[in-house]
Amino acid sequence: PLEPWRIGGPVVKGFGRGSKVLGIPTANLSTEGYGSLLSEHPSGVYFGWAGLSKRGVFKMVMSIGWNPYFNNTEKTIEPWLLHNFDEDFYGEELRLIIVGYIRPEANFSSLQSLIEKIHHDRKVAEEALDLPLFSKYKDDPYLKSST
Ligand code: FMN
Repeated sequence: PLEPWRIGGPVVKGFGRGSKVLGIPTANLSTEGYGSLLSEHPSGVYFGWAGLSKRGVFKMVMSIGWNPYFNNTEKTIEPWLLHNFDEDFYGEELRLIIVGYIRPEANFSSLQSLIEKIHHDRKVAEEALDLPLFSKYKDDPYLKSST
C-alpha cells in the first residue's frame, strides 16, 4: 500500500468530455501549486476518499495524467466521485485523500474500451475502499476542513 497523500482545492471545469462523451462526470481539480507533488506520483489511476464541505465524504476513483486517448498536453487531476449528485458543484472546495494505486495510464483503440476499463477501475476502487486498510481514511479530518 501507498503512503496516503492529500490534495484539495475548488472544483474546476475540465475539457467537458467526461460527462458528455464518456458518461463519467469527473470533478476536476486545478493542478496549480501541485507541480512537485504530481511529479512525485506516477500518472495513472488511483482511489481514495473525497470530501465536499457541504455534502459529505464519498468514494472516488481518479485519473492523474495526460489522458493518452485524448492526447492532452497538460497533466490533469480528475477524480470521479462515486455518488449520483443532482447538481454540479463547480467552485466548491474538494478535499481528496489518495490511498491506493490501480494501474498506469493506458491508451485504447476505442472509446468503448476506455469506458469499460474505467468502469472496471470503479469496481476495483469500490471494493478496495470497503477494506479496513482503506476505509479507515474516510474519517480523515482533512476531508472535512472547509478552507
Ligand atoms: N484516459 C486515458 O486516456 N487513459 C486512461 O487509462 C484513463 N483512465 C481513467 C481512469 C479513471 C478512473 C478516470 C476517471 C478517467 C480515466 N481517463 C483515462 C481519463 C478520461 O479520458 C477523462 O476523464 C476524459 O478525458 C474526460 O476529461 P474531461 O472531463 O477533462 O473532459
